[in-house]
Amino acid sequence: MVAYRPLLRDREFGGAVRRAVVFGHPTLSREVPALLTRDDVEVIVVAPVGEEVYDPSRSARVVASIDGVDADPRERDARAWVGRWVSASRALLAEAERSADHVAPDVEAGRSHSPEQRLAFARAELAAVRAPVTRRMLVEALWRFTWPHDRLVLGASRLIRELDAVAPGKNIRVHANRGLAGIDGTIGTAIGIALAARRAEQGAVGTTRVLLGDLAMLHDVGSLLFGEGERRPAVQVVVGNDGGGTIFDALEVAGTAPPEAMRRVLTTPQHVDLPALAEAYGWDYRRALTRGELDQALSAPPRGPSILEVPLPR
Ligand SMILES: Cc1ncc(C[n+]2csc(CCOP(=O)(O)OP(=O)(O)O)c2C)c(N)n1
Repeated sequence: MVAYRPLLRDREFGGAVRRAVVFGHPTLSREVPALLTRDDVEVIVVAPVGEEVYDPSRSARVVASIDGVDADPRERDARAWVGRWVSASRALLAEAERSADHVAPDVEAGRSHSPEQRLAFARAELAAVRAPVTRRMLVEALWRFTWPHDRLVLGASRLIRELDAVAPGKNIRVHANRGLAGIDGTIGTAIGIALAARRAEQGAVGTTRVLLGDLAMLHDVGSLLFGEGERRPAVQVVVGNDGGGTIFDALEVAGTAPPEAMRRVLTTPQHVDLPALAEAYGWDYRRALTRGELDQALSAPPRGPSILEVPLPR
């Protein structure tokens, strides 16, 4: 397991020449290999572990340590370098705001003297609160409600891709299991992180949340069992439940395989009763069907182990 951080430094924003300096092995993110295989990106891999060099472009320069990376003269001006990061980050935030799955409320209309305008405002607000949760809405809400003292664990389900595509920079700690992006052990990982954080900070500071799909959750159902006398940390398991493995819908095979074979072999639909499962293992359970319910469930962090089920459309 590694802390998931941005692994790349981009030498020049907006210019033609770009350089990516790679540490470690980024597995789950599609954006990283996509960037590294671009023709206009020079890739430098620093201190690969063992035989493995993460080099999807098959053209990387490998150096033993960061000292081996020759600095661009322009980077020596630290303020200018940081300035480029800040403006790139602002541009991303503005873009995220534009593409967000919500529009800012028309506050002026709510204060209007016109009853029609106030009514329209109230209707729009009610519609926003009652809107069914989408994947985009779920990951945006989770990002918004996670603070620097919290921890976020991401499972290898479809939702990590959704978050990866829209999350702007934020000072929060995000974890994901390494290896071959397995869907196994995600809840156990989150419980371990929650317990370790408690010990490190000498008290229950913040919340540990894990975001995963229904199959990833069911794969690690045994981790819901706390041994006798074991501590039960504040951990919120957020399950985007679309009734099977829909990450495979985006695979090429989905376009050619007979639907029934696809369903049986890849989607593997499930209909497990999650409230009953939570009760059986002594976990709190909540379900969020709408934006309002989701915001409520995420803004009132649990004191112990709890499952938040978010039904999602296929
Ligand atoms: C241990 C393990 N077994 C199988 C897989 C293959 N696999 C990748 S994603 C996935 C399904 C994920 O389904 P779910 O967690 O419900 O998320 P969704 O894609 O529906 O969001 C499977 C079986 C894997 N990555 N790891």
